[in-house]
Amino acid sequence: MSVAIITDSTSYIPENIRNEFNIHMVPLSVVFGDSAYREEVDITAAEFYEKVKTVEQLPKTSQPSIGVIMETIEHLSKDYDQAIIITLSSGISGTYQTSVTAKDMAENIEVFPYDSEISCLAQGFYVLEAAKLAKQGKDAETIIKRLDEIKQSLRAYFMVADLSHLHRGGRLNGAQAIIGSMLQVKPILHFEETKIVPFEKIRTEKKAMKRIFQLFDEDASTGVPIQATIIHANREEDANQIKQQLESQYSNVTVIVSYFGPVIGTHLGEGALGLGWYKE
Ligand code: MYR
Repeated sequence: MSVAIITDSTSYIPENIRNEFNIHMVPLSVVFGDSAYREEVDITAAEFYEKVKTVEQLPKTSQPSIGVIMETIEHLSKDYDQAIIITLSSGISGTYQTSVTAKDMAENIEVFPYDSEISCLAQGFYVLEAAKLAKQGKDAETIIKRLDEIKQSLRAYFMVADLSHLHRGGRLNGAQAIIGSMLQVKPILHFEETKIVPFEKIRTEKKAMKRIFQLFDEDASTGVPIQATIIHANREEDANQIKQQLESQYSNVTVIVSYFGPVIGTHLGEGALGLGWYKE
C-alpha cells in the first residue's frame, strides 16, 4: 500500500524537508488588494513581514481552491493508492472541509482528510510523523491511528503583540464579552475544539511566557521525550534564545524553531510567539 502525504502550507515545513520526506504541499494565499500570493511559493515569511509594513490596507487570506486540491490528488493517484491530507484546524479555515469534498470527488485513490485541530509546526508534527510512517510502508489507517495518539499529548499555547488582528479576522472565540479590556493585555491563547480561545488573561508578555513555560514544565519535567517547537512572527532571535534555554534545562526535550508564515501572520500580527509540543 503506498500512501501520499499532503499538507497545506500553514504547517510551514521548509521545502528541503518536504522534498526529503516526500511531502506534498497545497498553498493558502495572502491577498493584498487584487493580488494574491501563494505563501511558501510566491511570498516568503520575511517578504511578507516587510510588505505588510508598506501597505495601507491589511491583507486577507484565502484557502486553496477545490481545483488545486483535486489537481494535486489526481497527479498523485498515478503513483499512490491512498492519500492523507493533513490540514490546519477546521475551526479557523475551510481547508479541511474542502479536503472532505475532494475525498468524495477523487477517483482511483482513497483520500483521508485529517483535521490537525491546530496549525503551524504543531500541525507539521503530524505531517512529519505521517511521512515517516508512509515511508515505512504503513497504510493510511495505521498512520491515522498514530496521529490520533499524538493528538492526545499535543499542546500549544501562543500569544500575540496585538489582539486586534485576530479580532478583525473573526478568529478569536469566547472573548466577546471581555474583548475591550483584553486588547490591552497579553492573554495566552490556545485551541479548544478546533477554535482559538483565551486560555488565561495575563498583563505582560514576560508573565505570559513564564506561564507558558510552567505549562510546558508539567510535561517536560516527567522526563519523557518531548518534541517541541517555538514559533515566532519575525522574532527569530528570541525564538533561538528560548530553544537554547529549554534544551539546556531539559535533556529529554528537542526544540525546532519555526515561524508564523504569511497566512497565519496575517491573523496574529508581527511579534507573536507560540510554544507547541507532544510526548514522542
Ligand atoms: C484561511 O483564510 O482559510 C486561513 C485562515 C487562518 C486563520 C489563522 C488564525 C490564527 C492561527 C494561530 C495558530 C497558532 C498555532 C500554534
